Amino acid sequence: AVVFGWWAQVAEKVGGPLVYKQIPVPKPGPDEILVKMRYSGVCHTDLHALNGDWPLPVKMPLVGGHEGAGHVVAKGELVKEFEIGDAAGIKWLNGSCLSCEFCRQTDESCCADAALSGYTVDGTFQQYAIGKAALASKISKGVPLDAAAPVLCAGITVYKGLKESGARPGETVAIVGAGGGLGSLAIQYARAMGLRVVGIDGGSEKQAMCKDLGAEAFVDFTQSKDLVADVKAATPGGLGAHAVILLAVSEKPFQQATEYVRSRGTVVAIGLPANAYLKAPVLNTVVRMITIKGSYVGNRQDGVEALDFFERGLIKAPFKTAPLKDLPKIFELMEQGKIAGRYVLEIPE
Ligand code: 8ID
Ligand code: ZN
Repeated sequence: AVVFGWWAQVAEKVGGPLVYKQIPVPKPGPDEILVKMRYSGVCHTDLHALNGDWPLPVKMPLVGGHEGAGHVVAKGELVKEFEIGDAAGIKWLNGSCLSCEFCRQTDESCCADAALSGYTVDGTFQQYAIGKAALASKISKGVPLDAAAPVLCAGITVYKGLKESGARPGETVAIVGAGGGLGSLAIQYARAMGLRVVGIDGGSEKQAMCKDLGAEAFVDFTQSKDLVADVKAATPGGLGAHAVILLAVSEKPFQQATEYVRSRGTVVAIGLPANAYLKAPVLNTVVRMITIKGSYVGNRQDGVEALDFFERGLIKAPFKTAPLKDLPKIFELMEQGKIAGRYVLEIPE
């Protein structure tokens, strides 16, 4: 029975539209927390979910969102990790089985039974959201929840991707899609990890932002006549980037990256453009000993570490805030590639 309602952005079917309305109140299960949301970042993944971009079934009707920060207001009787009132984050990995081979090796993102916030279970574009306590993030007292929200997906994902790249302090990473949500955080994490950054994206606003965030060079993919040559020229000795972090929502750079990665370098695919393929010439890949890999969010420890960088003041990425009801407008801007950095939704009290 409906006790009372809370405000949510609900997609009734794939393709939308989004309906801003009140929905019934669920109770947290024995191992779950109920979090009163204060802020939720808007990730391009949320737009992929709404558009049905991926061959991965999505729950409908759906409350999207997976970068949610707020406070615990109720918890199940088994929950030991959180007290009522604690600041908490709900991430893409809403829950996982914790007992399969992947979970045992702390690759929770590979768990076949993982529950995904804003995809297979309702997410954070609402006043209250539920998550498994074991997978939810603890956020220290006094940390600003608006700036912390994007760390919960974008931050963790790029931090993990940079670790997976194997790039070491002093080496150069090319960040493709550097002006977007993940990209802006990737520049900051890369810098905090002692890496040098070449940003690749389009337009003067994103160029200025990337430079401010610490990119030593910027290549504008909308202007460059020879992107491969320009990226290589921006790396030490013109040898190419030690690692490439692919965050763009477009297939072309996924085909191009092995051309400007350095011999022995690593290409890390993170962005998830619809219907896209990775393709690389076999000869070039073999004789230059190039590694190509994927990276998908992060495990619980990656989450703790990524938040720790943020809480120590090392990660400052620009974001704009907007009320929850404006989500459709933000998706429109995102579709057009017009967002430099991240949008964070303010959830009504
Ligand atoms: O765990 C994961 N693998 C994971 C986690 C979170 C998000 C993957 N993602 C995926 C999202 O689903 C999405 O496909 O990463 C991608 C980027 O998410 P985002 O940062 O939230 O998207 P955005 O803010 O729209 O930024 C994308 C940027 O790419 C640029 C755009 O200009 C924009 O700034 N871009 C494009 I589109 N084409 C480009 C190109 N050819 C490009 N930049 C350089 N070269
Ligand atoms: Zn995300």
